[in-house]
Amino acid sequence: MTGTLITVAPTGAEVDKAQWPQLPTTLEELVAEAQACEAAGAAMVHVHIRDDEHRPTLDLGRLKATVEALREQTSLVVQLSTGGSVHDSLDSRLRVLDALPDSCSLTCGSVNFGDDVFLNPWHLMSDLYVQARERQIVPEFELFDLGHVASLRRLIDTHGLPFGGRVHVDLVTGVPGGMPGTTQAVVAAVQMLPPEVTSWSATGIGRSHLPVMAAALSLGGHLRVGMEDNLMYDRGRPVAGNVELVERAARLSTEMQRPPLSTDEARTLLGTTDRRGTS
Ligand code: KMH
Ligand code: ZN
Repeated sequence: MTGTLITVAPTGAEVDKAQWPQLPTTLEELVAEAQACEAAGAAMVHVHIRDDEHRPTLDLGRLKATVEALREQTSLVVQLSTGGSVHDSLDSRLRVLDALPDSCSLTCGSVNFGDDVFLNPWHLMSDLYVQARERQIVPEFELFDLGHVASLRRLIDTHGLPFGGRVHVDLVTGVPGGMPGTTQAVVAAVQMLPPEVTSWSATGIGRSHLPVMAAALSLGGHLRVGMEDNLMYDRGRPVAGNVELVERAARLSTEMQRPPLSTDEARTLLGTTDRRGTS
């Protein structure tokens, strides 16, 4: 498959709505943003949700309603974050799977996260892996550091392949505490990936956004963009919203002869079940 999977991560758990009013935090805003991002070339949405005060939440009822609304009103592959925020309990992160998304993020190890720690002990990774497969959810393996590649190897060796038989990885670079957002780090991670990996994307947090996008495109990788990862369109100019980040990724991908994948092509790439019409 020669096209580019563009994943949009529109909200995240860290960005403050009061400071960034263009951040989609209500269900209505999220669905509208997702629709516009799909029209601009995104095929998957990586979802964190917020409560009525715009604070991150893993409330199961809200998660289910979000999955249902995105499924009804877009064709996007719906990926729920099991990373949540650094303050969420491991149990509440595991329960995210009960919302039955198409895909879930699964981070392959703990990592310093600014002044905090993003905790991902082996037993959580293992439970997420097995329980996602039981629910026919395709994990996306989030690798924040090179050591996480070894834990992905251990997951596959211990449990076999995930649901769908495909292995899709997202390299999350540029988090303070994780691997840097450089071409060299992306190359090192890609060289270490297990042979079972069938596709990978990359994102660069903050100012590493564009260099990592260019590196990923030139290495045959896919892209993740969005306000979870990057709040500046270019030097000194805040993003107006997620759509222009997707538009730029789609433009660059097309120029590189790897135009955006459709949502159906993304489902084939990732091995997700098409649950549209079932929730
Ligand atoms: N919010 C970060 C602590 C994920 O979505 O799986 C974790 C995160 C990763 O965003
Ligand atoms: Zn996330």
